[in-house]
Amino acid sequence: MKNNTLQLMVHGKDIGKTKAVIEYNGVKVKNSVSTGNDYLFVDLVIGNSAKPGMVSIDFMDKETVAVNYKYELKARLTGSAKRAGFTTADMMYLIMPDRFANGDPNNDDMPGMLEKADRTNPNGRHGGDIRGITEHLDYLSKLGVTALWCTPFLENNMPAYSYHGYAITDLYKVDPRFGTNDDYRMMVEAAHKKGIKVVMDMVFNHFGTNSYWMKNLPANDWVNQWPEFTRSNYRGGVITDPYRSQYDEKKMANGWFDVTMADFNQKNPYVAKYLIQNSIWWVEFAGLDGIRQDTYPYPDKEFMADWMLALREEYPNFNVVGEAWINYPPQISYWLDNKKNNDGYRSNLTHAFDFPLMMAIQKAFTENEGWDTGLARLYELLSQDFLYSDPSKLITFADNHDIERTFPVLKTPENVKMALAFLATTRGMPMIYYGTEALLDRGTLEGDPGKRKDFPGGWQGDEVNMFTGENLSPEQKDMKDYMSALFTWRKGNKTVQEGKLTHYIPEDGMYVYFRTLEKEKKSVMVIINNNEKYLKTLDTNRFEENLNGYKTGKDIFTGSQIKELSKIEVPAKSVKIIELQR
Ligand SMILES: [Ca+2]
Ligand SMILES: [Ca+2]
Repeated sequence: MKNNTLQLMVHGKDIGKTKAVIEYNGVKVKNSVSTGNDYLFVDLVIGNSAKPGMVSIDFMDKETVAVNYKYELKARLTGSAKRAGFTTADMMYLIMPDRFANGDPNNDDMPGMLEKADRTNPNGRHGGDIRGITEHLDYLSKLGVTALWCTPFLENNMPAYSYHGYAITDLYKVDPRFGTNDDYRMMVEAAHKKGIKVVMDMVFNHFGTNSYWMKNLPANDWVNQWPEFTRSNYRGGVITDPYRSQYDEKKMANGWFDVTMADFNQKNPYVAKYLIQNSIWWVEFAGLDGIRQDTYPYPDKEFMADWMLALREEYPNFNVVGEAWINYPPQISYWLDNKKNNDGYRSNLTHAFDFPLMMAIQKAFTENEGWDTGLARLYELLSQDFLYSDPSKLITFADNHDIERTFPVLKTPENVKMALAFLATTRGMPMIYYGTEALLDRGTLEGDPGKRKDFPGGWQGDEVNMFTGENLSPEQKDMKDYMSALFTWRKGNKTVQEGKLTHYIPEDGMYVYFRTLEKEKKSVMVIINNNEKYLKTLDTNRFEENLNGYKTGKDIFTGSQIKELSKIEVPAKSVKIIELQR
């Protein structure tokens, strides 16, 4: 590693009274520090001559060996320093593992795990697991998926409401109800064979209160302490607000996300080191292609910048997308790398989710067209991209596990298709939430369960099966085919992935834009028709600067030739995507 130091956290009765001694070629103990509370932090220097193997550590209480521990020094993964990360060429698919497919009913309940499976409880664990995902990689690949983000797999040994994975109780261990660490590593390997990258969901802001840490804190300031339980105000914009009060800022960053989620104090250098090492360990162990970092504005922002730097030092091409769930582009732009912020802050974060565009998408296709409604929302939002250091580093999406699903919001399959076509062709890298292709709605379920229904076909005995195609409604079959055609085409089209975006002010419910690779002389034309009634023809005169030099085109869905570009027919409530030809 570029950084040749390693800090071990050692926990055990009276371990803080000992000193670590190691005799191993190339490995030196630099320091052992007790923070009290039966913890010892041991700083190691791993020299170039060190070889992989079992490092024997004697914990000396004066002259006697109190404890001996064998720590495995692992070899690096081949080529790990060159990990490429996700790009605009990818389509990322988001899965909640508990809700996708139950590949192994035997792990639904596991000894030592407090919460048992209960599929009748909308907030309970339903049994989905790693094997369920690994077994269906072919399905994902055919859908056009090239990157997979799963909500956290790590142990959440909480008494209830643990299926979502965001109350982690062991940062080094996959939850046994999902599988083992090796199952996870093999899932990544299998995904890579199908051309699918894997992005790991990490949570540096908080951890589950049922962690052994809470019974005996590694340091008294391991978590942000309050005289009585204090929630975050969840107002992410406070951190960048030039008029913020210290009161609001402290509550935002140091308030707890929930009673079950203890707030890490990343200002403590041992916490900081622990989190940095943990992320690097997972990149190496599992062969990750990227990280999705939860609740980005909630941890200490200076620490987050340091973390990104440490990660990028080891993996210069590696990418991380931060969940800064904030409503306005300037607030998102603050968190993207290379932004020249007035307060001098540089995040080093490579990617961010485009929440403002998501909000625009959720309105654009159902509203009446007006000066600032309907398609104008997409146009206006994108016109603010000058705020971003690099808008191609935004991850675009229409919904996720925390937001109302696309179908119930957009109301008709036609609108969902339009949203998908927009995501596939505008700037950035698209992310699609599992079940969009199944037109999942919330049914009678209130709150989060309505956004996180079991994927049809993931459980034995499911009547509708998206994987095999059994009993799909005509609308579901049509949506799955549409998504697959759209993203399979996108997978092979560099112009739409990287081309320069030029768009035109929406007129008469029609929004037209182009993605162009100037050097290659290639261009893709996109026409969104948001009108309820059939609009026979689009007069293309005003797009001369983009159409100049092109004579014909090919409709990517039908494959049919468009012989005349001066007038193009676009059916109501649909998107036409045309590969222009010279
Ligand atoms: Ca299972
Ligand atoms: Ca925090």
